[in-house]
Amino acid sequence: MHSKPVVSILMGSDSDLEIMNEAAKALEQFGVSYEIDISSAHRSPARTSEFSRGAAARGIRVIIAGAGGAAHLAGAIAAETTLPVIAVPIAATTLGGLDALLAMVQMPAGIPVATVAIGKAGATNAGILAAQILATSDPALAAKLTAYKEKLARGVEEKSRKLRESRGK
Ligand code: RP5
Repeated sequence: MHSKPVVSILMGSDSDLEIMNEAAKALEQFGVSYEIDISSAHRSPARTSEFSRGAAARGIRVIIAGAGGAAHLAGAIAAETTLPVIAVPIAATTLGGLDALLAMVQMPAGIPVATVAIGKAGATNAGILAAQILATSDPALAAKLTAYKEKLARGVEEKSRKLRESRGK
């Protein structure tokens, strides 16, 4: 993406990249410019704080944060910005992502974080949700999202038709 990023995808470690790439793919699908980087709430708290405090001034409008384990990245970011923060829980430990999900979703009143599903589906939805947030003030982007939903519906119709045909009905 060459234009100035409006969405920032941040993750706790490079081991999260395979999952977080799904958020990037979703944004690319809708032509939303983004940046992608690594920062850790625990291993690099000063870097995370600097990112959070400076994001809005750099033109970022939505933040997507992915992390696994004791996943405090999204909450730590949300504590220092009023930008909307979407959290993606990642299965990085023997607890399969439930640890990250609970850490992200159980934010105290006053510091909201929008948490999506564990793993790739969640990362995809984080990208789509970020696009939907931006689309509230961007009719062209809203039209792309409408077309996407229509395509999903057509996909179901097609599957239904194939199933009924295979059963001779
Ligand atoms: C979290 O710990 C990261 O978000 C990652 O999901 C997990 C494991 O990190 P690495 O040990 O692979 O760097 O902070």
